[in-house]
Amino acid sequence: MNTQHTDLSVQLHGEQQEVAIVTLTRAAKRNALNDGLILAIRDTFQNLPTSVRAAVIDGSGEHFCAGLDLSELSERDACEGVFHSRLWHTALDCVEKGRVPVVAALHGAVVGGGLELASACHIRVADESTFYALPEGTRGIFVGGGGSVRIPKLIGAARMTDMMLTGRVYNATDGERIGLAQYLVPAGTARDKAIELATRIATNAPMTNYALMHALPRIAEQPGDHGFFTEALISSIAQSAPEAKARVRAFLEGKAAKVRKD
Ligand code: 1HE
Repeated sequence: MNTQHTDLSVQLHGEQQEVAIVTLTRAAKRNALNDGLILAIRDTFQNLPTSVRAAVIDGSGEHFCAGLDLSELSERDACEGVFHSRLWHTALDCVEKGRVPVVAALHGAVVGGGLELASACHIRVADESTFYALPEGTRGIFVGGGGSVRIPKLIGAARMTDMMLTGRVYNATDGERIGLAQYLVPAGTARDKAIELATRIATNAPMTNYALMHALPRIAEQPGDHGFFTEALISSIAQSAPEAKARVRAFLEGKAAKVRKD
């Protein structure tokens, strides 16, 4: 497997270099994810510089990502296929369960493994050119990058089943309506919006961000009684941080922003 990061670029953004912008740069192949690129995603999110407190992932060219590099598929037997799928799981887990929240900036095709990658992110911003599909069903294969776990949590198993059985393609507006993205923005502006959100996220207390990434998804899957207990533990840990106390004090002293209507 190729471990060179030739198809991925990482830029640091912000006064303290607090936002990492991770860009798939394989536009000639519509950012199709070959093994080298999957390993690069894993390595990048495992080794983000310590200054980084939030990240953005986007794709160069006309599309976010065309999914699995289909030219590599034909060479695998069943056993290699299992290992390959597990490699994707590891890599996308590094995105979802890493140290910092990740905002996906989507445009053009977000298909197959591209949608699996987007669904491993914590927030999805889609521009009007975005379209979503799971062509695995019509290609005679199945999702293998964690899609069957993550995508039903966004849109429900019934909609995912429909996408895979019928090859249904959702446009940007309908994608936002059903929950594939949380933000819908004009064409060409998803990256800017994602950077704006990541810059804001980077100002949160790190423990709050960590709790949202690591405690909330687990609590959501726990029986209610266990969830309440875990919530009590994590909220008391977050509250006890000196930074949390300072932020609450700042509000009480009229020095912190109020909540305002947009
Ligand atoms: C690719 C891939 C790819 C493009 N693997 N090479 N994903 C799919 O089934 C989607 C397949 N791709 C497409 O439907 C279209 O390419 C797009 C809608 C994404 C873009 O269309 P377009 O007209 O802009 O580009 P294109 O002309 O189709 O492709 C440009 C080049 O990228 C071309 O190569 P070239 O050498 O002829 O220039 C394409 O072959 C190449 N290309 N997509 C390999 N996916 C962990 S399991 C996940 C399972 C899946 O993700 S299955 C779904 C795979």
